[in-house]
Amino acid sequence: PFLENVIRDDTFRTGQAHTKLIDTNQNLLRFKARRDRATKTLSYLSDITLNGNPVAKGWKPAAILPPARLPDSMVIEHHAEVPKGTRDLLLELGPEKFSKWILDQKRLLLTDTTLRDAHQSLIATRMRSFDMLRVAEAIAHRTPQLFSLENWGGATFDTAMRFLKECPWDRLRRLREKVPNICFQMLFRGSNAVGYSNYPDNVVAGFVKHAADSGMDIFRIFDSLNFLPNMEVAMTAVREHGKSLCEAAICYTGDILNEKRDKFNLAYYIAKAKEVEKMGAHILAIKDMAGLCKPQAAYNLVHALKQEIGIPIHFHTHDTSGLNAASVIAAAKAGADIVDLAIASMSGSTSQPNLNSVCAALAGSERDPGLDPEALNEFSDYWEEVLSFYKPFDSAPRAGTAEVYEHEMPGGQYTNLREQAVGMGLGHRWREIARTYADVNLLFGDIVKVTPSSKVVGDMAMFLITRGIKAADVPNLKPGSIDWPESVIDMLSGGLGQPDGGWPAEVQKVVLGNRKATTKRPGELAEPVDLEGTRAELSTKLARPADDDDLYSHLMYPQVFAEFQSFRNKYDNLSGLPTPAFFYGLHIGEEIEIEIDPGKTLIIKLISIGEADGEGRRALFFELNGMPRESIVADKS
Ligand code: 3PY
Ligand code: ZN
Repeated sequence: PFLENVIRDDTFRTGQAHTKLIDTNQNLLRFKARRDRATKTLSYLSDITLNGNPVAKGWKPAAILPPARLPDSMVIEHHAEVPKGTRDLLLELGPEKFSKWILDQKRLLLTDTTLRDAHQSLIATRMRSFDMLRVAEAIAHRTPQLFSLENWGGATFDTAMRFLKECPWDRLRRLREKVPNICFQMLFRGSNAVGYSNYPDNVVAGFVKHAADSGMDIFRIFDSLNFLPNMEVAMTAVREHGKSLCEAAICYTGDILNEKRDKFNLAYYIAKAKEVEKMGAHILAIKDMAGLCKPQAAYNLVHALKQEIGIPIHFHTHDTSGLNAASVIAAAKAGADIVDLAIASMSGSTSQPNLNSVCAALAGSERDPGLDPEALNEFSDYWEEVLSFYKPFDSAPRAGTAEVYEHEMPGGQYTNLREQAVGMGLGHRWREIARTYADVNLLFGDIVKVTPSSKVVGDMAMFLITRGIKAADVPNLKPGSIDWPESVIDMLSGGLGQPDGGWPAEVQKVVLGNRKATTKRPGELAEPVDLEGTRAELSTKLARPADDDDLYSHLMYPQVFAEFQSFRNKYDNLSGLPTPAFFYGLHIGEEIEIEIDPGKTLIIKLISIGEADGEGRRALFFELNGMPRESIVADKS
């Protein structure tokens, strides 16, 4: 193929070619790189078309899924000026004054979680950058009144690399280019950063700095046990960056309306809120990750907090019960400054309540958020079509359920754990799993359950179910007699920090055996990482200089990052593939477009699939920009 380029080259054709042709004509090399890229893309598409994508669990759409339609009014002219938004204001005022500006607003400010929590909670965090970037400019132009877009952090960092083979940093920067006006917001797990276990302090601080430098504005920082010392390093790093907002979250669990459940009562939340305000938070988030905060509880909580603290309050909930839009409205009535909602078709169930409907409900009132209902409907139509690309991952319950008040599972975990149960052949025992999850919570002393503590509770519940052990029997087992899951051992030995009231001593003894537990802050015990040494080693491994993207991706998830890099070496960057093609390959006759470089588009059409040869390989015949191409792959189906 390379020779074809040479033959087509003008210098060559006019007889002026010499042995230095390639050295002097860099276009040829660029052309070659593009051709390599096309070959790799065809090879990926051939493999997925024939053998399926393990991530998609063998599901294939019955017919071609055309690109999701962007309504005409969403197609933004090149030169159209981006309206001013909160990010312009943040840059102009700085974090302190911006936080005061929030308090001065009468209207209810809204965070749209569609690009992070909504898809984390509905489709196991599988949303690809492709589908986000297609509407990003429209978001900037048509919903500039939004307070923020939650679009990064939480589980997205891991899944981007692990399942979608995308660079999470690249997603952040590309969204930033297209949405310069609205604040970006991320979810940050305190000392667990965007991972599932504790990272050394300098890694946490370095990650925050790199994220802020890459365009992140608002860091919602929480700890999975509400152990505030775990939040300090990240909070300091955000404040030191100078341009970003430090939003400290208190996780909501239990039920403040239930006097019998008094571990997590109103006084508990007020004390925590006062503490994070003292620690330097610009905003307080109430993070109701499971959707347990009933309407009256939301009202009482926000009303009380408004009397006790002087920073803005940002209310976050999930609609798992089916009635959390009422909680949002109650929080707004009580004076919440900002609330989290998701675009209609990406809302409800384990996701956030419906942004479009809450806007409609408040229209004309003092707290009218002031968004354009027509634009919101159009976004909903877009996301509804996009959702159809993610069928195999869509396992959220169709309707609300009061069961959530029993198991208290976070929205993002519910779909994942349910998937895991189905994968283990335990789908029919879901009720029992949910009950065991609740029992394990009590066994651990009634704790906050959110990533990663929720994962540990889930690991323990599945462990007990598969071994037929009752949670209530665990304290009576012989210490060290069972190989408990690593995550359980780590948490009960203090690896994630301390829950209020400490770990129950008997359970700790049974699980830890001879191992020692600590009550120190885990970050205090972790040696700092030699960042430059790690970068040098990584550069050797990658055979290129490792930049901060590489460094922090590797530090968070070394194995996942290594696999992502080997995928990239094999297939290059496929984030420009339309989503159905990425997950399911092509139907015969299907034609797709991929922009591989700005302005350079490949048009690929699958023409036919040949018979298997003696060694089980098949040829797939394509048209690539109108020229015939074939790709041969092993048929493993
Ligand atoms: C996460 O940590 O990913 C969460 O969404 C917790 O609610
Ligand atoms: Zn959430």
